[in-house]
Amino acid sequence: MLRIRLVEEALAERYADQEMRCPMHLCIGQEAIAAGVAAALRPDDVMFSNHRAHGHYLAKGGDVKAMVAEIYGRSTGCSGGRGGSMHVIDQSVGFMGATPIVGGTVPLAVGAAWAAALKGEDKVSVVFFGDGCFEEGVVHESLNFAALHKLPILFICENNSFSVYTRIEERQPRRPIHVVAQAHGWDAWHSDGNDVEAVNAIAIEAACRARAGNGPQFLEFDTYRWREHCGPNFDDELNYRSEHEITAGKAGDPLLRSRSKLLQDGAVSDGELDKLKEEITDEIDSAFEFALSSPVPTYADGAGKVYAD
Ligand SMILES: Cc1ncc(C[n+]2csc(CCOP(=O)(O)OP(=O)(O)O)c2C)c(N)n1
Repeated sequence: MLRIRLVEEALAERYADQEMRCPMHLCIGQEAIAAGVAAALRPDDVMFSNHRAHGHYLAKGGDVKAMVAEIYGRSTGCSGGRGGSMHVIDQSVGFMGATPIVGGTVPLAVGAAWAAALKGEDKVSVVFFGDGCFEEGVVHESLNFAALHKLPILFICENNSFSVYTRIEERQPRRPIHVVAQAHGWDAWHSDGNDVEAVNAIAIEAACRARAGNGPQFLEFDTYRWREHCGPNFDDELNYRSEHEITAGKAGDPLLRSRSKLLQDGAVSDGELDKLKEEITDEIDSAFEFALSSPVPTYADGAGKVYAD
């Protein structure tokens, strides 16, 4: 969680330099879901993401250098510098891709789960999406298909209650998302998404159930996006959410909560946490140096990777 937070804060700080030539959706405030779910997975489980992909990629074991270089559009980036923030892909860590098309990766994740089931592979497929994505038709087709074939898949809905500037009450009837999912006949879970231990405990059980042949698992986690929908800034001045709501949302900071819990349990000391922060900061500094000193893709690179070999 700390690595995700610090990487994104560093990206936000440098965005105005105009070296990152792509739109960027930050997940600051939502880190516990990525970290808690990814910690329940095995390296060969596959993960799919959406436009808010940085946390998912890093949590799955993605490389900070490769991600920063990708966002800088450099050929050393995990997508060869051709994708940017919203098209991160790195099959070496089972991160099968992210797309900006809301709902775009949901059927892909179902396809990966189906392939694993057909081949008899012991792996699960995981896909992250937002509450807004639940309004896409393809999501419901995917849920239906996954349920019918009892596929080993975890659908993870990160409910931050907004789709851009529109709150969920203005977009969906008043019924919980996970209850709609449950109507497909398989397991659905709901929890505070800012409590990393709660997220992790649910994800471990859900992954076990999916692996054991109990079919798709739907996990809805409540969370809060701190910054603007797209971009490095805060958008408090737009008044689509009240000051009170923003303050309350930030009070649920998953990092602060974990820090207090770890210190209280005596699991780590203040000094160890500070040292961890220093180490990650060094790692991030060298990732930015790496990105800035890497070449941009050539025109010839443009023709590659369009079709599979
Ligand atoms: C098919 C499609 N429709 C609309 C958009 C524009 N759009 C981009 S992000 C977004 C909000 C999605 O909200 P949600 O799924 O809840 O994710 P969040 O941004 O809150 O993480 C929208 C409407 C899009 N990219 N693709």
